[in-house]
Amino acid sequence: MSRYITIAAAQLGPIEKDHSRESVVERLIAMLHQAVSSNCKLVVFPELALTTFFPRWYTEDLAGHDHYYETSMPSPATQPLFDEAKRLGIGFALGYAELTEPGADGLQHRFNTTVLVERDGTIVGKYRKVHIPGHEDDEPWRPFQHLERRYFEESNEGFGVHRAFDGIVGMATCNDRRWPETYREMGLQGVELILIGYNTPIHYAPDPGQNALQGFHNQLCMQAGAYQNGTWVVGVAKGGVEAGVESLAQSCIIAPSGQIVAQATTTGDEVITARCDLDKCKDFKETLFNFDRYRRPEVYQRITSQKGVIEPPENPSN
Ligand code: ING
Repeated sequence: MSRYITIAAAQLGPIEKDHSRESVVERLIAMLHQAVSSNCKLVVFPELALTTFFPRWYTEDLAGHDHYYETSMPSPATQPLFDEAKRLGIGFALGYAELTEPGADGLQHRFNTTVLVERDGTIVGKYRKVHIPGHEDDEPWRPFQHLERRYFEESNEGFGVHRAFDGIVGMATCNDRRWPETYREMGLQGVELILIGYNTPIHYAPDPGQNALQGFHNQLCMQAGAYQNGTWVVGVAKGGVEAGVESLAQSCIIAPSGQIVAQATTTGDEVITARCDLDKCKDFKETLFNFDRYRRPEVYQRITSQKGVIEPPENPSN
């Protein structure tokens, strides 16, 4: 049996500080139209797809940067995207900075969020980033900051999956893609399609030796996650040089075999597509990675009970 869906990864080039939300949404809609002309039913946009990557700037006054966040979704600026997608019968995933309503405690929360919207315009669900990278305080020795840990809380909601697009769909965000737990949590819920947006600066200040490996590590993680869980993975970049900082492009669509079936060739706005057979997941889920038959959770206890490394005791020296 086959269950085909044609999917677009809509890579974005840079969004500068002075670009309005409205101008960005026009770019998203232009790519939506390209996706429709390729018969796509789902288009995946990157992480923080409405603004520049603002965590590169330090601020004492977090609330002073609240204009980078959406307080509703759809928000006034994104409503035209929702309307056009619904009119055309295409779904989408969109990453944005979310500022919540005050809770019972009066506090608002900031998350790095992705919303998933069905072909009929209904909101399927939201995913809030779990693994928040970088640092919380100004580190002036860096050529630019990566202050996600100042601007976003870690979500405790984990990796839910949704029945949508005639399959089982999950989401993850940027740094999440480097962690095998991300994929396995969704793999254990039968995920068939994982949507991942990213902003990955090429320069990694704590260890610049990794700069030349950014493209390799991007593929390594997502291809392994796809294969080891028998799932499609769509990785979508905001790439190119934004505010003087170069970020990785190389958006790609990966089959459950782990093979890349489509890859961006530019570092700007670019739509790539693939016709994905969600039934291909079974080739892996029902054989080599038949979890029910072969997994050994009883010997994986450390995975959930322990956070950091506990080394074995030193050997006695005498
Ligand atoms: N970016 C990062 C990522 O995992 C990061 C974190 C920063 C990695 C700098 C490498 C260098 O790609 C996001 N947005 O999570």
